[in-house]
This record gives sequence, C-alpha cells and structure tokens, in this order.
Amino acid sequence: MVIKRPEQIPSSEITDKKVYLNRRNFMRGAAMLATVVATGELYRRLNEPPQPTPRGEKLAGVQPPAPSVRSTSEKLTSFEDITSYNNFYEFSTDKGAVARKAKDFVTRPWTVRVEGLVNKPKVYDLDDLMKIAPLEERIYRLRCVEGWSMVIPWVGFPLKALLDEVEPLSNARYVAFETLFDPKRMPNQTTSVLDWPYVEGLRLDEAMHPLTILATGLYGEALPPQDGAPVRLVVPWKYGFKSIKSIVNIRLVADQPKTTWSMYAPNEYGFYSNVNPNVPHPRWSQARERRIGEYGLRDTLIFNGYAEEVASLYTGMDLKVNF
Ligand SMILES: Nc1nc2c(c(=O)[nH]1)N[C@H]1C(S)=C(S)[C@@H](COP(=O)(O)O)O[C@H]1N2
Ligand SMILES: [Mo]
Repeated sequence: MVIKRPEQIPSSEITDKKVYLNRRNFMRGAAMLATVVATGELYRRLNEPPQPTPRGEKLAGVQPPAPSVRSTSEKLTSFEDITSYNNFYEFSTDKGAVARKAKDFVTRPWTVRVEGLVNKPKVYDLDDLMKIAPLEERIYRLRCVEGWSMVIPWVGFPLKALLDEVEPLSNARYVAFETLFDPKRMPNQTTSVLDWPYVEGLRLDEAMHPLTILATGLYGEALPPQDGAPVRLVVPWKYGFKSIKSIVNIRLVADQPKTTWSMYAPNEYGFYSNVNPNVPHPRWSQARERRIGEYGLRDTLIFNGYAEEVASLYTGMDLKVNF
C-alpha cells in the first residue's frame, strides 16, 4: 500500500471539517440512540410487561351460583392480575413468567380418566366433562400459602357431580388427582424443582363437599393456560396449592394419597392444608395476607372465611397436628 503524503491528497478527498464534525455528531447520536433502544428493550425484558392474556372462549349457559353457596361481596381481583401472577411450576417458578411460558399450551383434545375404587370408571373428554352438571359462576377467595390472596369468579361445577356418576365403592376414602406429565408441552418438567407429575389429594367427604368444584373457566370464559386449563380443582378453604391444575387423572383410593408439597417438605406442608391463621408455617406467620391489587394487609380468616360451611368436616381433629 502506498501511503500518500498530505500534499498529494486531492482536495476532493479531504473531508470538510464542518461535515466531518456533523458526521461525528450523527454517529455519536446514532450510537446513543442504539443504546437507548437496547436499554429500552432490556428494560422491557427485565420488567416483562405482562402481555395481555387473550380472552378465552366465552362459556355458554353459565348460571349464577347455587343458592346454597354464600357469595362474597368483596371486590373481584382484576382479570389482568388473575392471569399474570400465577403459581404453575410446570411452566416456571417465576409468577410473572408463567403466563408467557404457558401461552401456547394446547389443551384440546384433553381427557380426564376417572378410575380406582368406583363402579363405573370412565375416560371423559372435555365436552363430556362440561355436560356433567350446569356450569356455575363461583366467586371464591384463593389464599396462597405464600401469603397473598385473590377473589376469583370461577366457572365450574361441583366435583360431587362427577364422583356421583362414577359411583365410589364403599371402601373409597380418598381422591387422588394428577396433573398432565408432558415435558414437551410443560417445559419446566425437564427440571427437578418438583417431582412430576404434580399430585394432590382430598378426603372423600372434602371432595364431595358442595364448595369443592372442578373449574373450567374464569370471568365467564374458558380457563387461560396459566390458570390450569382446561380443568383444575378449586377447594376454597384450603391453601392454593391444593387446587391442582390441568388435571388428567382422578383416582378413588382407600389410603391417604401422596401430595406433591407434603412430599417436598413434610414438616412445612401437610395433607389437609386448611387455611388457618393460628397455625403458622414453620418459616412465616399465616395470620395475615396481601390481597393482590390492594395496599396493606388483611387478617387471614380461619378456613379462608368458609368455616360455617366446612368446620364440621374437622370436628374432633387437632388442626395443629393435622395441618
Ligand atoms: N399442577 C399445578 N397445580 C398448581 C400449582 C402448580 O405449580 N402446578 N400451583 C398451586 C399454587 S401454589 C397456587 S397458589 C394455585 C395458583 O392458582 P392461580 O395461578 O390460578 O392463581 O395453583 C395451584 N395449583
Ligand atoms: Mo400457592
């Protein structure tokens, strides 16, 4: 390469100082703009503005709650909060990330196998399941063991209606539930944060209680994936983790079934897990809760406010022992 001496450089090649300065400013501006854009993107990613959840299919023929169900006049938690702050470890342990990770979860076709100690075992597809009993709106409080709560207008039907159809045998004393196990569709099942599939259980009288429902929707629409589509249990007087999502198996059994959280930490999570402000979790108090969307704390109510309906299920039991 021949290095030209300055006097040999034609004036046409010499960049005018003013232009040069302008270009330098332009480049600097472009770099700054690029940084701002990148930072904005980073900021957005870190804060993950919840993508609005697409509204689900409108559920037909939803009736008002059964007259026997005492309704709460408490303000409903917003659709936005219910669908963007979730516990669903199959997708993520980050409550704010579940919605995004579950957004493409396909729940059709879907079957629920009901088996075990019953006269009439049956595999239900979703449409069969929705026809077992009229769909009702049930406005329930949901109290998570972590200390937050929501008020959710579920759509569902009493679990009892399903159990009556399959006819439990006289030696059936418990009901065991299982979530789908499919790591291709539930990506966090490739990790070992929990033993998969997620399993839960109820005593048969708890399962038959009129407040216990299988939910297929909320706010009048099909359940969004992050809330347990297409069908999940809701037991409003127990901590939220009992309300198992995306159920594929229901089995009537004689002995108390294993449950995911009590296997994970038996001293922290019991089989019953009734909401109880007087029985602290070993690592924190359960006396109060934060209602999502509100400031400050509320007092937690025994049996989550459903004592009148359910306390009699536990007469004679020491709730500190059977936590
Ligand atoms: N299969 C399954 N079901 C689950 C969970 C889960 O991680 N996996 N989390 C539970 C917990 S801890 C709570 S509080 C509720 C939360 O329900 P939501 O996200 O609809 O509010 O779902 C429960 N059901
Ligand atoms: Mo929870």
